[in-house]
Amino acid sequence: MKKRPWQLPESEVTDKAIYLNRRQFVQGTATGLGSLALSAPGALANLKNVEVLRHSFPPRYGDKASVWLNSKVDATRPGEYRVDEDVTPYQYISRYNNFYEFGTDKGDPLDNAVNFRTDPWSVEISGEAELTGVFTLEDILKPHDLEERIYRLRCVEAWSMVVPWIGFPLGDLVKRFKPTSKARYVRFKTLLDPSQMPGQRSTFRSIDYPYVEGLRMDEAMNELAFLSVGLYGDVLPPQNGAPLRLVVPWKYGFKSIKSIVKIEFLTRQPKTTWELSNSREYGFYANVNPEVNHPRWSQATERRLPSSLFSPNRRDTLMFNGYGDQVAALYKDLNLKKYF
Ligand SMILES: Nc1nc2c(c(=O)[nH]1)N[C@H]1C(S)=C(S)[C@@H](COP(=O)(O)O)O[C@H]1N2
Ligand SMILES: [Mo]
Repeated sequence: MKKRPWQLPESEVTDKAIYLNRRQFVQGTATGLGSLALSAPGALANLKNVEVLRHSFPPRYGDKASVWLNSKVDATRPGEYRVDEDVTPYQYISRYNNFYEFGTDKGDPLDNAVNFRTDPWSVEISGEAELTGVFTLEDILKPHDLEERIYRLRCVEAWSMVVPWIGFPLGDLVKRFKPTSKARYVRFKTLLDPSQMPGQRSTFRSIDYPYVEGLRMDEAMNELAFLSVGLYGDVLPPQNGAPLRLVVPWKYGFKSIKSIVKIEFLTRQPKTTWELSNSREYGFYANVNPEVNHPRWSQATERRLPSSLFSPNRRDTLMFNGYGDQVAALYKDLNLKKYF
């Protein structure tokens, strides 16, 4: 059987062209087809109709999301934060995942989250804020226009990607709920649903559920802290944390919590999932820092995906993942070796 186009290695498919034309080709315009054929002549030249494309490359998660979310994502405007590096191919972003609720192997989330229900979805806002309650995802997103931001993502395991996220600044959401003067931290929680999340049923769990993460209030208000509902021009794939996930590009990936159901404003610093699991290895701050090694490996360099044994694509890790201009001031009085 012929391989589906999105199963080809990235070298055979120009993701960028596909990405830029996705919206066009799903509507079946000639431009979309033209560019797609150009980008992968061997694989795609024989595809005759748009319906084939629609169901082959790439999988369109928008088909599973509601109409209002799709139109919101369609109206995304380019944002100002765009790193000048190649965007990681879609196949890697959507198939090489950490989402332990769906299994611990990198390919598990893709397989096990296919039927994850993200609609209807609600988010509870609670704690030290004037406005609290349970809100539908639509109400959470309504006042926010979406923008695209191309950020680096650096996992604590020393691999990295460049992801074109779609979303809006976390600070804009925080302001709407009017946190009180007592609110000094924000805690986020992922859905707990063992019936849908096999990792939560497993007896050999390395972490406790629900997954929780936290930020200091000034970190949450930083211009870079982002709530994402999409990537690569489409709604978020479930394996990437649909329908709503955090993106904190200057911190290790585990801070960027997925599939959020609760946001709480707290007076005290919350314990976070990986800190609870092993506080010697994972801290609350988790700022990307090439000078502070993980107890079991160096953090000085990283493998930029795609990476292989013969072409490791290794590069130096940057302080704050390259976002020092925006965030270094947050930590000017903090000992980053002690508060890692
Ligand atoms: N709920 C939840 N959120 C999570 C994780 C997880 O296991 N569960 N993994 C984290 C880690 S370790 C990383 S590197 C990123 C990976 O995001 P991605 O799969 O979209 O690249 O998600 C983070 N968010
Ligand atoms: Mo990670």
